[in-house]
Amino acid sequence: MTDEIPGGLKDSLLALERDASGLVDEAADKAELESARVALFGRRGSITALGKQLAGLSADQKRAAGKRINSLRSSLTEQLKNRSDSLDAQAQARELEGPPLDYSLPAYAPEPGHPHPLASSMEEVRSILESMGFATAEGPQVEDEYHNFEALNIPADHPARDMQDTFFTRDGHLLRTHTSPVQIRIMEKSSPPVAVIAPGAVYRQDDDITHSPMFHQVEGLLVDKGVHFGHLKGVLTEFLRALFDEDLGVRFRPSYFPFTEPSAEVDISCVICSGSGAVENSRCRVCSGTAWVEILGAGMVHPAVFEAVGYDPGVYSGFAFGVGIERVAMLRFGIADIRHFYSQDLRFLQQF
Ligand code: FA5
Repeated sequence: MTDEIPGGLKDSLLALERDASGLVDEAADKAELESARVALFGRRGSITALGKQLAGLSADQKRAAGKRINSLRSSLTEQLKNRSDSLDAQAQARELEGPPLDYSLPAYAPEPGHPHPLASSMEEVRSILESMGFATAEGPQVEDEYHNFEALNIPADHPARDMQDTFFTRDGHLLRTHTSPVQIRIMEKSSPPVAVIAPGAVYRQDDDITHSPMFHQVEGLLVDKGVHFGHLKGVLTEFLRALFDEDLGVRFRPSYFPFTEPSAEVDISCVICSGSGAVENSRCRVCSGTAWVEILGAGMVHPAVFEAVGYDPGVYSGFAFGVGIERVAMLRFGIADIRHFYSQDLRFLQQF
């Protein structure tokens, strides 16, 4: 049968049968072995080239030459595998013969971690409010429009929605823009009296040095018979003084939220310039020289909100507030740029 293989092809076959094994066995390491494999089986390799010479041969010649090429291919494949195994074994043996591990070298001590400044601020806010009698509740971050807006007296065409743009899904869900929808969820499933806080992440289309697209709020809600604005002022002043400083100045400015009436923005005297408006004779950057910084929004729960959850506004009254945790942390630690909290930069985080 061999005799049927034409001379040129037969010579190439004989040469490869003679030389290819040497190429594999002489490979001194994995890189040389890989070069040998490519030289034989690669796109331009010798075995591949032999296969291409089969075209144009008669059927008998093809059968005879194909058989020889196949057997050469399988014996070389096996040889490649054996050589690879023996190179691995040699490498392992060399490693075992080398110097032993030095167990007396000092270990890498793990650096002690600590809570993130946002986590510690959140914890501080929570523990103060819990110590004042509020229970903690949670609500979903993926909300429906009803709880995030409508039940809070913000109908579909209300301009207040513009200030709280967020991601919407096609089926009417959204990433909540504030923690206020948790007020609705709590009142829907419980009767007064209610005293709860709801901490968590919220989302808006905001992005600058004091506004982040994802940030954290803690909502507060207190409902009972006879609750009035004096209670709101007392609780929030007490809370802010426990959080920052017992002599802290606190002021309530008239404001507007669709879900509270009356509403207030609450300012504290700037903790960076101690309420003076200046740091080392220049204008304080945090309060822009005004001596006050806004810390939260609050107000008396709007009767329309009570109606949405089935509470009788003629019998019950209550107050609610929402505090931004990033803002609290920036003031507690004197941080000028909100983006530091999310940069994961150890030079920043190790300062706390
Ligand atoms: C609200 O979100 C209201 N739901 C608060 C509220 C609750 C009012 C209950 C009345 C009753 P406002 O949009 O002002 O209000 O946000 C409240 C606080 O969240 C702000 O004072 C600020 O500290 C913080 N905040 C708002 N937007 C951002 C943002 N993009 N990045 C970081 N903090 C923010």
